Amino acid sequence: METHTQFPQDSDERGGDAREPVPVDHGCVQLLDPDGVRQEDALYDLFVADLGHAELLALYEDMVVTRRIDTEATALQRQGEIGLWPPSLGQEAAQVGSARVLRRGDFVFTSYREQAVAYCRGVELDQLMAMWRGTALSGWDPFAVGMATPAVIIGAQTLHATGYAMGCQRDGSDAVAVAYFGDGATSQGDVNEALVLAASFQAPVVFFCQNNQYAISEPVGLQAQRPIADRAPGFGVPSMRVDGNDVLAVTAAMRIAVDRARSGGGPTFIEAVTYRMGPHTTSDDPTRYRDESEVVSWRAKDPIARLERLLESEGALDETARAHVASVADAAAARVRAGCLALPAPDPLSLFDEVYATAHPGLERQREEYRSYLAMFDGGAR
Ligand SMILES: Cc1ncc(C[n+]2csc(CCOP(=O)(O)OP(=O)(O)O)c2C)c(N)n1
Repeated sequence: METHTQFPQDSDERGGDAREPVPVDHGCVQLLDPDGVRQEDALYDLFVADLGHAELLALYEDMVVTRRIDTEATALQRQGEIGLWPPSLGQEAAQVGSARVLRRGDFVFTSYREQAVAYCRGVELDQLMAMWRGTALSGWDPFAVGMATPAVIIGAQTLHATGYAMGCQRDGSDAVAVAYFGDGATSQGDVNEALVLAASFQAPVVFFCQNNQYAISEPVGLQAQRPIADRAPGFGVPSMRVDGNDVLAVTAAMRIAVDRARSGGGPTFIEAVTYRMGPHTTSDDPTRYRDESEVVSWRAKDPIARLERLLESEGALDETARAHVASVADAAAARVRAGCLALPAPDPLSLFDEVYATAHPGLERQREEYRSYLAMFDGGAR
């Protein structure tokens, strides 16, 4: 295994020496194997040593609930209630493990698949559905939850996060920004520009790449001849590569990165190696580009099942705890469904309202054309 870069370990609270260089190799760090057995790691263990059964149960609950939300949303799409859904099935540990490290005052910038992150940030479940039901141009008030609405332009949010982080730095705040993006996004200019900018200004930003193995139908190996985490050190950004289906490894890596950003140590890149078990979106048929055997092999690495095995083996997941988690998950699914169906449909002509700060004749003409078009149907529009 090659050792590529050195970076300072910032947290002396957890037993390390502050600023002591720690070699990072780009093997995948794993603290919990697929059978739910703890694996030792001298550095990363320090960062999760405080997680007892209560904390692990909370992470387990978040993962079960977000998977349930995902299932319900997929069903709503199949029933024609929303236009599209990008499932997060299989990526729960990467999303929950990282998002739960953050404080309320931090700010998150994601693409479209980070429903579990949104849940952890406190996005209301009906707002989570609004964009997909087409009743809002985006979903929620970013400032209410510390999370921007989804960026569908691949990689754009990494620049937004870097700019936001530079703002925090200039304000003298210790808030950090996090950019979530996929493996495919790392081939975009925006992501590379963001890395240069963040390194140059030592911006307090965490680049969190969920390598879920595919950019729609393109396998990651096509664009990455080496581990994606290898790229960041070339920009001057230290990086880590962790098993993204291992909520403990993800939590440890995120704590290292966030501590560093908060304490003035600059950006960090995390590659969470995971797998998108479902389709890219509900419009996609993954059987056209990947073998079922591959899916089966990743199913054996399921992020929820392995934490369940650990908790069971330690006697921390009894029937009462299991029933509680199931009821929270069912209640969340019911809120998703009821909230989605109750979203008020916007006036069709409101489509034109937020396009420009000041209307102009071309826009007015389009509005009038659309109004006449709608008038051909029962009821018309205002
Ligand atoms: C700038 C840009 N180019 C192309 C697309 C079309 N597109 C949508 S999703 C996607 C793949 C993204 O893959 P990845 O970054 O790995 O994220 P994932 O969907 O796997 O979470 C592409 C190319 C887009 N939305 N934006």
